[in-house]
Amino acid sequence: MKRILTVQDISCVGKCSGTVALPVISAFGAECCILPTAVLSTHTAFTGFTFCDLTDEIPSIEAHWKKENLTFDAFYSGYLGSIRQVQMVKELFTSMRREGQDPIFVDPAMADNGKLYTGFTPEFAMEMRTLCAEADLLVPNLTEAFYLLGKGDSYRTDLSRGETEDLLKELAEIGAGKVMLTGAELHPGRIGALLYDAKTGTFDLAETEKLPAQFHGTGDLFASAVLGGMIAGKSVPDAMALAVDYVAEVMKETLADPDHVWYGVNFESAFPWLFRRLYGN
Ligand code: PXL
Repeated sequence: MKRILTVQDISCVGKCSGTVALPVISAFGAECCILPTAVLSTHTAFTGFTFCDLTDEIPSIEAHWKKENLTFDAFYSGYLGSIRQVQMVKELFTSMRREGQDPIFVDPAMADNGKLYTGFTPEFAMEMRTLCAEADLLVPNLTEAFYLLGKGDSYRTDLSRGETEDLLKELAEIGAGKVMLTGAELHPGRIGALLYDAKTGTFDLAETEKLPAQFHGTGDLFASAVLGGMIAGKSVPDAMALAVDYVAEVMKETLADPDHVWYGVNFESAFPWLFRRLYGN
């Protein structure tokens, strides 16, 4: 069985980061090991959340894994809480990955809707850029793309297809082999993801109908589903297309639930759909 290491926080309530990566990657039939970078009472879109930083645990956890000769088939980072933590995760990935194997997957989870999440600064974004340079696949949303390029202030949503492609090429110049822009809106009434492969210079687009709602945590869900698909043996464009469809299905399930909440999506309710797509009836 393939084993993935994901490094991100555990937000006890609010379905995001670690509490999404774990079940979603498991659903794709891979083992998901989590290195929690912090424990929060809720994610940071709530007010008054608690935050217990676990950065100082990272070196001893890594040392133990090395002593036990434990290896991982892929590395996946998401929300990281501080500049120092980004530096340590970069060091962890590069020292634990086996030469020429074990892809690194970076979701620079730090911003959305034109704004950095609570607690982040443009300096943090520049440090995140150095982790993105190590990535085989980088999965930013549009806001994160602007911040990674040092131009958060110029964020706009009305980019043409040509401008969006140029943005992805600029991001690839940071060093990532492939860049997948999430939440791409390139046609009226449609939403999806645009993938750029720097090696071949090619683009792939996956789209679905845009639903009249936005929920917290869909970026983390999308990233986990893409990685899950890749680990299950799909090509990157196929994994992207499946993840776009899965997130759309999750949004429909969430909207159909009269008790749905703003701070997390009903990703569990779409597991039967996902299993049918992955494993047949
Ligand atoms: O969904 C990204 C995310 C992950 N983890 C924490 C967050 C957020 C976004 O706000 O606050 C703690």
